[in-house]
This record gives sequence, C-alpha cells and structure tokens, in this order.
Amino acid sequence: MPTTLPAAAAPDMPAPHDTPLVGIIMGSQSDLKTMSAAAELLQQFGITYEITLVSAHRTPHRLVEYAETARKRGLRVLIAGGGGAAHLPGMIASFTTLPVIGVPINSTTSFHGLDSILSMLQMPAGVPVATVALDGATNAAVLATQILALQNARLADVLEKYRTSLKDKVMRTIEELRK
Ligand code: RP5
Repeated sequence: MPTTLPAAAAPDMPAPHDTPLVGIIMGSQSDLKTMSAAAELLQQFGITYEITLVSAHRTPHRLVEYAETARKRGLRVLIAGGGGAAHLPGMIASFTTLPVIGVPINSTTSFHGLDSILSMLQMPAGVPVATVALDGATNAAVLATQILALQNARLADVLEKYRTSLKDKVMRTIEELRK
C-alpha cells in the first residue's frame, strides 16, 4: 500500500494506460479488511486502481491534497470507506467534483455502524456521497465500474458477464436443491 501519493500527471499529457482510474481510500488500517473487497473486484474487472489511507481526522491535510489532485492525476471515481464519525467521504466530496462512493464500515461497537451510515448518507444538497450498504465495498466497486462503463464498452460487457455469473450461481443452487 503506498504511503505517499503518486506523482501528479502533467495536465496536458494523455494518461498512461496504467494510471489508476479508481481511488480507494479509507480512514484507518482497521478498515482494510472491509475495503479490500473493492480492490479485489476491480482487479478482477481489469480496472486500474490505487488504494491507500487518508484519515479525515488524523491526516486532514493529506485529505485536502488527495481530493484536490485526484482529477488531474487521472482518477475518475473515488471510493471512500470509514467507520464511526465517518467524515472522510463527505469531506473528500467537498474538495472534488469526481463522483464519491461512500462505504460505511461497522468498526465501532457503540452504534453498530448506524453512526457511519448517517455520517455519509445525510450530505447537504449539492455535495452528494453515493452511499452503499454497511460494509458494502463490493457494491462500491460495482457502482464505480458502472460509472466507468458509461464510456467504456469493455466494462459494459464485463458488467453483463458479472450479472450473468450472479444469476448462474442462484440457478446452480436451485438445481442442487432439486436433487
Ligand atoms: C474511523 O474510525 C476509521 O475509518 C475506522 O473505521 C474507525 C476506527 O479507527 P481505528 O481506531 O481502528 O484506527 O476514522
């Protein structure tokens, strides 16, 4: 996992093919076990991504730098996870106009993740965070892919095949249960 941000791409140069399109960030190393599901699915889909820690409360200046440089580094969608007072997705969204997908994480025992859900769901008008289910890192990756697939036929095809694989799994179980 990189500890420093990748070098900024020159604004007028075409992005190299290995430029990350999706940035996966999270508030703490304790979030990694949840957020790694997003990385695994993007990897499976053949989508370039970067994954790192950005804490809204412990590294606030890094948050501003990450959000303000994200678009010019070539990132197209951000996935931000956090638990408790999960300010990371909302604050990232306030510093960039890239789409931000929020993953609430059930990392504290006090409110069973509801604190995190509400922290990113209840954003003010004009600064959305597309909040997925509690610990829903897989859906964050699917949603990021759907956004990228709007302008990428290969990814549209990948998503069709993924949906078919979900259906096939259900059908196989139905067949097993019939036996
Ligand atoms: C949040 O606080 C993090 O996103 C994490 O889910 C939660 C607990 O963090 P640690 O105390 O485990 O570092 O900022």
